[in-house]
Amino acid sequence: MSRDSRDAALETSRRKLLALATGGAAAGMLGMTVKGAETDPTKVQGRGPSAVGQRSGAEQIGRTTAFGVVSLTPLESLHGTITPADLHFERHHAGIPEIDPERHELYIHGMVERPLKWSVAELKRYPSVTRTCFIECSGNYFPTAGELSPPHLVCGLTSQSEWTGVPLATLLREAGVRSGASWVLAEGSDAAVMSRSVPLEKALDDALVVYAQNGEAIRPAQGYPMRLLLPGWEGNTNVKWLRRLEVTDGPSMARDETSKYTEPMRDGYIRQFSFEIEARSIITHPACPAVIEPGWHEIRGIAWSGSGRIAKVEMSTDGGKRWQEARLQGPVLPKAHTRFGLPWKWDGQATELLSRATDETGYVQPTLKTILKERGPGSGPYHFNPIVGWRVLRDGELRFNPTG
Ligand SMILES: Nc1nc2c(c(=O)[nH]1)N[C@H]1C(S)=C(S)[C@@H](COP(=O)(O)O)O[C@H]1N2
Ligand SMILES: [Mo]
Repeated sequence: MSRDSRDAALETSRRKLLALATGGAAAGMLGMTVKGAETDPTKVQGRGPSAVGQRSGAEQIGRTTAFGVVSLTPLESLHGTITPADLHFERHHAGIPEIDPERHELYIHGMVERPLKWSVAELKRYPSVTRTCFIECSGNYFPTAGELSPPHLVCGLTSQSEWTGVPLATLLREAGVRSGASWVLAEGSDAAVMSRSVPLEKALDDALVVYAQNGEAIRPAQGYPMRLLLPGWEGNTNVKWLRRLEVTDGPSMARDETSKYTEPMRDGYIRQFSFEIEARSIITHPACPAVIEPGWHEIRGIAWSGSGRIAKVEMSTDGGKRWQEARLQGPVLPKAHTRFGLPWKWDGQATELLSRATDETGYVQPTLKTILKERGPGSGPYHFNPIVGWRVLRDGELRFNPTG
């Protein structure tokens, strides 16, 4: 779009807004369905309270579904760090099972003193823990993302919730882990019977069996009535619809940790059990498809690391020549999406915006070149966390640059 036609478009939308503000019939023109927007809201009785709230009709928001097996969180439409539960990304290997919470049970068996089982109601009687953390699919990378991709098509397989449940350590302690045990197999009750082996060390550290998400029962898509939550670890290990935990003396070599979720490396070896999500960041605003005007903007985005807290996010507004530290929005939680921001005055010249995250272990988000150098042929796009950029065109449009 040329600057002239963009100015004209902006002027038209300004006039529409003005018409709206002055009580004109502009709501329809703007595509809004806000009831009563045509009338002065101070002159009519408003809508009454309801059992379940809903979004403003003016807010069009939703997930993009892709390949029939995932739906992507609209990162560019969100603020703060919590993903509304109905916008949490979804990845199901065999769909969402229908589970009766009255009949669902969780078993712990194997190398334990006392095999035990819990109903959902029994689990809820235990002292609970609430924590905020992200879940990211380790396949959160789309090599085909073209330059017109918005952030959700770049890395929309990451979302954050406040989860509530019971420490797995509590349940394992009650069952009594036998000496010699070192791993736990977690199994879901979906048609994929998703199974992953988890080192006992993680199971006893910060693993949770969660039944609530953002204050209410966990959504069916997220594992209702309960899922395993392994803060900071690749999405796949966070087994949904959890029904069985088997304590073992080694990994069980399930399908999803042998034929999948492994990475061929340059040295000819295959990396297995690459659990931790590496530090990553994405600028969510301004980003395609936004069109910006010269002047002040707050560049915004999220950064996260499965290894701990985000220590800093550096940003470049000149394609990587100079870097400066962005402001982090506190509290900066470990293994959590962290908001960053940087005021920026755009001078109207073509440039490129970049962000680079560093976590508290000192790990720095790499370039795509560095990642590709380490990986061998045939490597799936697992654990790809490259620095990416948004090219700012002279007319204010933004274009995705996958190689930063
Ligand atoms: N039982 C079961 N658990 C599962 C899956 C599944 O298909 N079945 N998908 C896994 C994968 S690959 C990911 S990335 C996350 C996705 O969690 P979400 O759908 O709640 O975002 O769940 C994991 N747990
Ligand atoms: Mo995944």
